[in-house]
Amino acid sequence: MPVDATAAYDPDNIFARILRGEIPCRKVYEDEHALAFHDINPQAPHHILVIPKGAYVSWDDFSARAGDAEIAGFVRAVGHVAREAGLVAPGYRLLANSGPDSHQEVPHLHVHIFGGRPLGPMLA
Ligand code: IU
Repeated sequence: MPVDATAAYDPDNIFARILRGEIPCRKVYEDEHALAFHDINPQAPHHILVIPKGAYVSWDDFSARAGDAEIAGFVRAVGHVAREAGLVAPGYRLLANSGPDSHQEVPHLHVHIFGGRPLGPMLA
């Protein structure tokens, strides 16, 4: 069910539980600011989720409240993961759903990295 991106952060959402190690994930990368793992239901040959370690519901929440070091660290982590996956030359797509109209399903900010095939025109 799409989430309310304006709601308070739920510390028991599934990605918070993955961050705490309570639920396993197929980890791709981790550093001080970010965790990256394979999406459980991949929509492309490469479909990786990158999440900040801080408690942020959505892109809106993150961009409004996170510190500059967290934002820079997270953005760098997304780029690092895409590079390490070999996606720079063929290209890739980033997507961050935020709120009900976007169909955000998990109320912890996540950036999708899609790649490994031609992705077609962007959806509206
Ligand atoms: P969305 O942007 O909130 O719609 O994307 C949520 C994604 O999280 C979606 O692609 C799911 O397949 C993915 N996911 C996951 O990788 N592991 C989980 O335990 C759950 C969702 I729940």
